[in-house]
Amino acid sequence: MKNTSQAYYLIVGMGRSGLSMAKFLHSKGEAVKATDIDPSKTRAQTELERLGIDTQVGFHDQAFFDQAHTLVVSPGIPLTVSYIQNARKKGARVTGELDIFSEYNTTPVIAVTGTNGKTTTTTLIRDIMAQSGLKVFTGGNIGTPLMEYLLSDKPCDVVVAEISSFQLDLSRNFHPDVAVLLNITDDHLDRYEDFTAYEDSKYSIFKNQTLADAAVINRDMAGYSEKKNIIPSTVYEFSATSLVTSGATIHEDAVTLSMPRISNPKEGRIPCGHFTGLQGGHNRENLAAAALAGLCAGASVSGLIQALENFKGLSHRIAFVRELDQIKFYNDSKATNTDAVVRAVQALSEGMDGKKIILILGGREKGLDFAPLVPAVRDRVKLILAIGEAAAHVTKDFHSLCPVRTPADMAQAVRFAHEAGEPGDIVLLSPACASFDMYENYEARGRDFTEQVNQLEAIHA
Ligand code: UMA
Repeated sequence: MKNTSQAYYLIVGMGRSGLSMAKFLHSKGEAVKATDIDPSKTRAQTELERLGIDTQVGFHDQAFFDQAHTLVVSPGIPLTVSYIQNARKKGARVTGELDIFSEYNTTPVIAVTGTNGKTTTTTLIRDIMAQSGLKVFTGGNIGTPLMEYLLSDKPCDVVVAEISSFQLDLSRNFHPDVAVLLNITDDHLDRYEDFTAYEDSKYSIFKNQTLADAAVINRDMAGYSEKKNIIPSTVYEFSATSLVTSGATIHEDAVTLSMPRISNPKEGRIPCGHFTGLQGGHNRENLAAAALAGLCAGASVSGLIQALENFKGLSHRIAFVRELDQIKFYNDSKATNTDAVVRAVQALSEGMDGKKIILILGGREKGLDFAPLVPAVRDRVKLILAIGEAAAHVTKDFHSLCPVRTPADMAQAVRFAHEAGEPGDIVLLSPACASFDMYENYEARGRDFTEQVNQLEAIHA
């Protein structure tokens, strides 16, 4: 029999992270309830009800919020939601996964944030630690909720966590041993008041660190020189534009590490040209950050090199799909902001002359200005296929730079691209937008693109 008068943790959002959180707190003997506004969350509801956890699905009820002592809010839910605001005014604590995780976790944590490159860098650090003989749990924004580590009975030597700004916004106590900030460019401006608010959120990853901890940070970020002084930990910088004395200097085809763990300069120089999974300037930065973070957390130089040699790259991130009629097709569905698209166009145009990219752009907008794409489109893109809710905006912003067509769906976009392509061209799905207008997530969008590309038949037999 449930005690309805007892104050409880209310899990707000019953997606992946909410579900794990409810199960974890319940396993600790806490009183837990859960709610999700989406009526289709019936599987999660059944799973939690089976444990005796009371749920409300398909609607929110203010009383359910008001009787909770703590709201554990999923990262995808804006904190401006009135139910949350009202309960907070009545004294409820509003928190998220990072703080509850920090309360219970005793394993060292390497945390990675930034607008772009988080997943690649997190995965690379995981590989570096594993190749150094350490047991690793990888989770967070990358997909597996961090609470899954605490729910499992498999202790690890290190947790490697991909962290989003949404998660940081809900955290007071998160204190990673090594924190990485890769870059900050426009993103999620539908959730933040302005760019400064988004930037502050990203820098908050360092706020609980001390000198005994390490901060790995991109020195080339705009505004960094003013922010540098607020970082309380030992800083290791990386830069592609200047010489770094404590951290990593990125040259064209090599990354040079200088830090106490590196005993001689020869050992610190890593030639990168042959790392097939890490092509493009953006990946040199990811590599530099991952190497510094791994070494700060106890990885070996041989483990580092082994991991770099074996790294295959990620699906949905500038992933080669197929070559047909001498046209190469790439899936970059994970590029959900303009900076990611610029990086993809730059990486694929290395050694290319002229305009050879056919770009599939669009989806659900996130309050972003497309202007940062203008130079890349002007110099490299011969045709844009504008999809989804953003199609009209994309057409308006780019029709003076190159032809723009508006296919009805992904199948038609891929067909138009193939028909317009000439030998040596590249077809790139790199949408600069979220996928939720047409798909469940970016992975589903990338899978649809890949399927449509694989169904194409050669025009020139
Ligand atoms: N909801 C309500 N009330 C509302 C609004 C929403 O109940 O008023 C519900 C929704 O119906 C939904 C849930 O709240 O069921 C929101 O869940 P969520 O989107 O937070 O989903 P999770 O499945 O818990 O996924 C989250 C992260 N999602 C977001 O940050 C948006 C996942 O990151 C992460 O992998 C997962 O936790 C595990 O830690 C995804 C993401 O898109 C990949 N991240 C953003 C990004 O990378 O740009 C930040």
